[in-house]
Amino acid sequence: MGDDRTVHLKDYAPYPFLLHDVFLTFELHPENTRVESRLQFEHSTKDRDSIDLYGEALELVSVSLNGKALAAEEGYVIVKDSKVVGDVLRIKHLPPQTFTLEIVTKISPATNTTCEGLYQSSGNFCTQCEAEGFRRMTFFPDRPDVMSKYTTRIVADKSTNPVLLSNGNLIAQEELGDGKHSATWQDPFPKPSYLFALVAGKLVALEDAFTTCSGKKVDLKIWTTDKNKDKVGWAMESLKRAMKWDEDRWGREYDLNIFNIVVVDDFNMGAMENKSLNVFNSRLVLATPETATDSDYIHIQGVIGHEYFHNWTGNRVTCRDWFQLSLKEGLTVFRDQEFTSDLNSRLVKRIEDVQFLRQNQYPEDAGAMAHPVRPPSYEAIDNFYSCTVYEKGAEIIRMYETLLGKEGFRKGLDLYFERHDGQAVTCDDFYRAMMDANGYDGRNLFLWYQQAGTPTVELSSQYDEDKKTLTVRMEQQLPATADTSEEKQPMLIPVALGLLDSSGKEMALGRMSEDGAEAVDLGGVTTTVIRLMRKQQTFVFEGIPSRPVLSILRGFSAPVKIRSDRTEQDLMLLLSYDSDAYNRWDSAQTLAKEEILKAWRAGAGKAELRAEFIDAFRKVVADKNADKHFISQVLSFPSVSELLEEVGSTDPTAVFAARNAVEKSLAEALEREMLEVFTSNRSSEAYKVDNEGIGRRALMLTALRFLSSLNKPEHNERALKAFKEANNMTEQVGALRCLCKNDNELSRKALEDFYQQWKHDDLVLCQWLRIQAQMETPNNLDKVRRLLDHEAFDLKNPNKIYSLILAFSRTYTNFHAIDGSGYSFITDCILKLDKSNPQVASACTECFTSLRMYDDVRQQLLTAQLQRLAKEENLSGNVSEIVHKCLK
Ligand code: 0A1
Ligand code: ZN
Repeated sequence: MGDDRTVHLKDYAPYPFLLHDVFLTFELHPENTRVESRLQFEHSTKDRDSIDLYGEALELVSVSLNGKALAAEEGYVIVKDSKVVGDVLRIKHLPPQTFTLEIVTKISPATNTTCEGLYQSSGNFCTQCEAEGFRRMTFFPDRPDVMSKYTTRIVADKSTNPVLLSNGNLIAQEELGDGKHSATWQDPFPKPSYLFALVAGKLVALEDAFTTCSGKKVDLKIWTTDKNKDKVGWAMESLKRAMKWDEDRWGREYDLNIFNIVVVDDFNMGAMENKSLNVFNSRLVLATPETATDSDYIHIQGVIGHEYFHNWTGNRVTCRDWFQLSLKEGLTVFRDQEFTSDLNSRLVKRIEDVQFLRQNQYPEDAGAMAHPVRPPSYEAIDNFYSCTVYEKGAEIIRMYETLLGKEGFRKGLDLYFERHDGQAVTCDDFYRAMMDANGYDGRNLFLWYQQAGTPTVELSSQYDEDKKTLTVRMEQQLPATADTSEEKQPMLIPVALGLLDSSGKEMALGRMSEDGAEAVDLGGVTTTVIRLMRKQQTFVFEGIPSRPVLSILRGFSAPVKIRSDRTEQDLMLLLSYDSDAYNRWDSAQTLAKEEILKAWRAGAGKAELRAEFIDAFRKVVADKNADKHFISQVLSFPSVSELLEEVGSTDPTAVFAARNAVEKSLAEALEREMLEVFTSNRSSEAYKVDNEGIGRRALMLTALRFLSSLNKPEHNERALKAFKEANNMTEQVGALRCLCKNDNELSRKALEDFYQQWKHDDLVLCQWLRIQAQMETPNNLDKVRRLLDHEAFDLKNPNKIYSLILAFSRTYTNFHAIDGSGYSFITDCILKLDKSNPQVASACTECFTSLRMYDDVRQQLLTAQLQRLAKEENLSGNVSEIVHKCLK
């Protein structure tokens, strides 16, 4: 390995200059775009006579200082700095006070395949600057603590680029000779370069307006290519609801008179919050009942909200450096979770979020790329747009709210905006605002930002019949993680606790004392938040009339694992009666986990289920009063990755098989009930995105999934019928997924019909690719290989790559095939992708990071492929960071 690319938080130093104003001129041309930038600087310390600007993949045309052209070597040099991505342009002999730099560069958007900087998608120009894409257009102090006012002039051919957009307000337009025109945009709010955006091309807009709480009219436009203009209605509705919700819930008003969203097909991530010019991956905007599923609809609403909410949490108050990424992302995910909860079903959303965290973030914490929510170092910042920074970061924010209460949290957030509007700040600043606004001592809460790993809380309880006291003992364990060998400190963990009596009724908590401290009167409440902050603590509750069952971690009050001494009967009681939906669901998860692990230990192809287990689930399935969506969540078992964490280093395909076996045995035992649920929840009503419809479809498809696991002709026919009769994509693709549990005539024919019906729609084709990539039938790799050459696939389109290649890397039977074919296939793909799009390549490399979870043979096979990658010359920084951390 060459130079050490690792960047450390402890090395942060403020930028020694202020950049007040930025004037940019883009003369757009597919292969030959000219970028002229005029930068007005001021020294903020007096000791510098040179300035460093960053650039990547640029052709430098000229540099001038205060109007005088500089000569290479004499006036400037290009140098390398191992900590900086790209090149450093060092300009020498600076005058002492203010100075103006003018830099001209040339770039080629048409051949830029990275989807970073300025590139083309479907023939239109667009930009992606977060985190370090701006430097792909011009040399610049491309770091988030440099905030400036931008004026952007775009010059382009009018026939191919009738629409020209950038941040802020349109201040001038000109017709030029030679069929060219120009538009000049000015953004009055100082911002870092990562929030810059430019879009040009043939686009049409759906227009609407929103009047803010102070009576300001905001013009809203969602721009797409002509063929998609009828698919943006839901996104527009979502935007207006997000704007209203941010005012109502947090008192945050929009600050300009214009808000644009642009839809592009080629985009590495979901969407981007550029100031007043959000750019979205088309899969997170376009929706009609025929082409988008329920989960797409809810996801679109949430991400439209997310990007909009960034205007305050991210743009008005931004990050000082990229180590603070969770400052904006954790907080904004928390905000979008709350938005979705307020608009739809809060209980369903909370369970979905916990499921997502356990399935994706817990493995990250346990794997080779483990990092704290605020990492102390990184090699490639792109690799830290992670579930840890986003989702675990959101859980930290939720813990503030749990500890401070809703009102206290709001006070803290108000103070944060009051103090830091217009600044680039840190997670410590957020913490201080929260504490100061509440006079609260949250010692050890901040450690959540600094320590990786999922804590386990071990909890045991003792009931004293004579004294009527309940003693609860808790101990926190912080696991070792791959990022550090340092000893970990106990953290502040809010554990929300409730008690049920033997008939399932809530009990009042009475008085509580802690390790001999004076008792506090809980005033008859039924849930209390215990602050666990030492390694071990004991809490005593007085006046408890009978032996209670403990409902622990209500609402998932902290991102931890719980080990408790509760019995199976206790869990069944909780599943039936707990007033806390999360705990009902979680009890079922624990019961299912035990049953799957039992089947795994037995190693048989068929799981022998205990009668109590079957009865517990029968009750759930038959419950006519429960929320249907909730029932379907109770019926989805813990993921294989969660199960693997329980048992460690083992054959993942065996765990997967055990999980399937339990599903199948349960389907056998409850076939009649599942059939009843399936039949009674079929409906030909017009599609509507509401809780009732979403719940009905989810439950109907869950029942069909169980029935399909039996692979009986009559159930396969049922799935086929549901597939054919579907009047919406949720049911069509849901039924197709069930059919494709088995590789047979029916599923092959259905896949072909689906393709013929949807071959004109790239987003629906992503579903088609994904279903096939994820088939767990033997030798499916051959099919995936063939699909790489199919006209539906496109190796340049991130969505297609994720749907086929990344989706395959998340399967069991074929990715983990014992002959190593799945691993070497993914490696071939990574090597190819890394040359065109390193971000997408590194996303596909993530499947290696859990290698220590698997058995020795698979660890060896994976290691061999990692070594193959490590040997490759010119591997991108993104992929190389993951490879080397896996091999460590
Ligand atoms: N800030 C965006 C996520 C994002 C990050 C990086 C990107 O390109 C490399 C694109 C988008 C968000 O949180 O939505
Ligand atoms: Zn975000």
